[in-house]
Formats: sequence, structure tokens, C-alpha cells
Amino acid sequence: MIERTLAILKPDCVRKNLTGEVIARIEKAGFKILGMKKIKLTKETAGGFYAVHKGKPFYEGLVEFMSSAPCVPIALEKDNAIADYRTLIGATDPKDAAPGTIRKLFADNKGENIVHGSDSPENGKIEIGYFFSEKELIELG
Ligand code: DAT
Ligand code: MG
Repeated sequence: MIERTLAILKPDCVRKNLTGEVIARIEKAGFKILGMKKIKLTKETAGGFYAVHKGKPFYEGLVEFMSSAPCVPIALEKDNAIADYRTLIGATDPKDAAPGTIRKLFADNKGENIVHGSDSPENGKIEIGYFFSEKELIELG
């Protein structure tokens, strides 16, 4: 089934000059880019995006990190996008990520792990809507 997922190239990815490298891997894996932008999240925007984790021990650090430098949200589309993108990026903690995955290759630790990915088709649509309006999502045509 054709699905959408929200990728975010996180502040560590931008700081390390790895955005092109990561986008190339996403494109080679067959994802189509519907929308892409570079923004700097405020603490409020980062906190709202990760509201599901509010109250967890890592929440404050996560919000601090996500608002510490620009990031690059990318709306992606592909058959089986949710699972295929999570396979491409690897486990949340790079220590547990499979060899060759984006997090294994580039992430320093569980908190600063280079990329975000949605966890279900429903959340993919909701998360894309957090960063993109309908008219900013452009299909190949
Ligand atoms: P994922 O990004 O793989 O979907 P998640 O939804 O469980 O992982 O958590 C969202 C982000 O929060 C994750 O990318 C990094 C951070 N995070 C999660 N668990 C953490 C922990 N135990 N320590 C530090 N940061 C954590
Ligand atoms: Mg998640």
C-alpha cells in the first residue's frame, strides 16, 4: 500500500553536513519527496511535535536538542513507506541499529540519532500535516 511518512533530518544531521548524504540514501531506497524545507524549531514547536513523550525522562533534553539548530522535515511517499523507512534508518539507539542503516552509520547516541521517522500510516499523515500544508505536498504528476 502507498503510504506517507515524515522524515526529519535532525539538528545533528545538519550540523555534521550530512543532509545530502542522508537524502541520497532515502532517494536510492525508492522514496519520493513530496515536500522538503529547512526550519529552526522553537521549543514550543519541538515540544508539541513530541508531545506523546511528555513526562518521560528524556523529554526535556529531546526538546532542547530539536530546537538547538535547524532541521529538515521531508514528506515522503512510497509503497510500504512506514516499515521500509524504519528499516532504512535502523533502531532508535544506534548501538542496536543494524549495520548499514543511517543511524548505525551516522548517529552518536540514542538522543542524537540523525533522523526521525513516523511509526504508523496514520501518524505519518498527522506528522506531515504538522510541517506542511496540502499545497506544499507535490506529487510527481
Ligand atoms: P524513534 O525516533 O525511533 O521513533 P521514539 O519515538 O521512541 O524513537 O523516541 C523519539 C525520540 O526521542 C528518539 O528518536 C530519541 C529520543 N529518545 C527516545 N528514547 C530515548 C532515551 N531513552 N534517551 C534519550 N533519548 C531518547
Ligand atoms: Mg517514534
